[in-house]
Amino acid sequence: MAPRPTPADKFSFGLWTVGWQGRDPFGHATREALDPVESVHRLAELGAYGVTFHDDDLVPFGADAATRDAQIARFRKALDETGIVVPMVTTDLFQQPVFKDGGFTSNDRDVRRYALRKVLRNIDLAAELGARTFVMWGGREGGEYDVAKDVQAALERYREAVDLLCQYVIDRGYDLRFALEPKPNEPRGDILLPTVGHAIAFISTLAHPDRVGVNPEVGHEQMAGLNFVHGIAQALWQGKLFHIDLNGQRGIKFDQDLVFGHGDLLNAFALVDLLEHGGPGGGPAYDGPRHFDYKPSRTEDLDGVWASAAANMSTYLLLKERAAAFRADPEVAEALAASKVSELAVPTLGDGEGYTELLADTSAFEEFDVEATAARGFGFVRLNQLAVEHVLGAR
Ligand code: GLT
Ligand code: MN
Ligand code: MN
Repeated sequence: MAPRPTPADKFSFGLWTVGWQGRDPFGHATREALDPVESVHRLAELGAYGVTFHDDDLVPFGADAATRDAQIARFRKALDETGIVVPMVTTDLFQQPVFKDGGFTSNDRDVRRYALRKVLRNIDLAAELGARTFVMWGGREGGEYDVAKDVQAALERYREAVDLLCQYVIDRGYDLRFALEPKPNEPRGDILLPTVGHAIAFISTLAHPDRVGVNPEVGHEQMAGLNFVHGIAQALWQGKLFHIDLNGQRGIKFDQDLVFGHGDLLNAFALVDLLEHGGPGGGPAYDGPRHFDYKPSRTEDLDGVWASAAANMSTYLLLKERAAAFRADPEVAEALAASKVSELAVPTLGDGEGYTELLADTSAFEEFDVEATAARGFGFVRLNQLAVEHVLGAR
């Protein structure tokens, strides 16, 4: 039996996920549009705690002030009725033709100024609804032609934009942090800040680096052939995991946005294990929303949409159970010790030791038995097989 989620599990969904109508570059929509108010109610019934959105998911682009106010009021009412919260908000700087060369980094300065205004307006709404994280996915920030984009200037403009937005949030006293979402390509041929590593390096150049972290997405790192768990571990290590987009992806190809776990299941297991037990005392390493950014496949009808939403949550909870069982298994503990996994936490140098003491330590070099040590196996395969057996429910 799949476990039932509760709000304490902190599962959240974007309006654009369950609301995706199945339109792709080769085919028309396969489903009707969903009313955001209905999505809030359905997600609450399924056990989610939060909903997230782009400005244009909630209020149609270009709507007049009265329509905007009315739609926000309806949405707020649905939140009040269900207890669903809005932990994160983001801005759409990619769908409208005006953003065809990007928002913050468009070659056209007027577009850049317009993009900043669109984001500033949406930050006010995010703060009003109590969101704590503001995601920025720069899907159109990039290019197809190397000679048509001055990438250093583009990064300078990106920095200028993020610095301005941080200053705005600080001056308004909003309790809001920014999370940059990397993606290597699609829709642009090449997107700026393509991986978690690029984004973290960029953040270190900002005026307010503490205000800015990352929102990594499983499939986006995997599209680049990277190990998502490694990216998350580094983001955690650098205190930069502000938010996370969970989904599934099968290898280096277009962005599939499958249900969480429907891609690389073993990597998903290691991810849940890291998020839930990777903290300093063996507790959760990440306590933010478990946000699903997936697309219900266009083969599905509306029943399939809600079944797939539920599947994300039950897969996460099943993996959480499996990870707890893995951690509690004495044979795993023994295999971990045999593989010296925790020895990596021991500093390489002793207390107060520097290179002088290391140079004086003959056991470290002159008497070190290179051959015997080289001959000893680490037993990683046995350890991994124990993980596989736990994932498969064989233990
Ligand atoms: C878009 C993208 C997602 C981002 C969303 C936030 S929009 O659907 O594919 O990965 O998280 O802007
Ligand atoms: Mn994606
Ligand atoms: Mn995403």
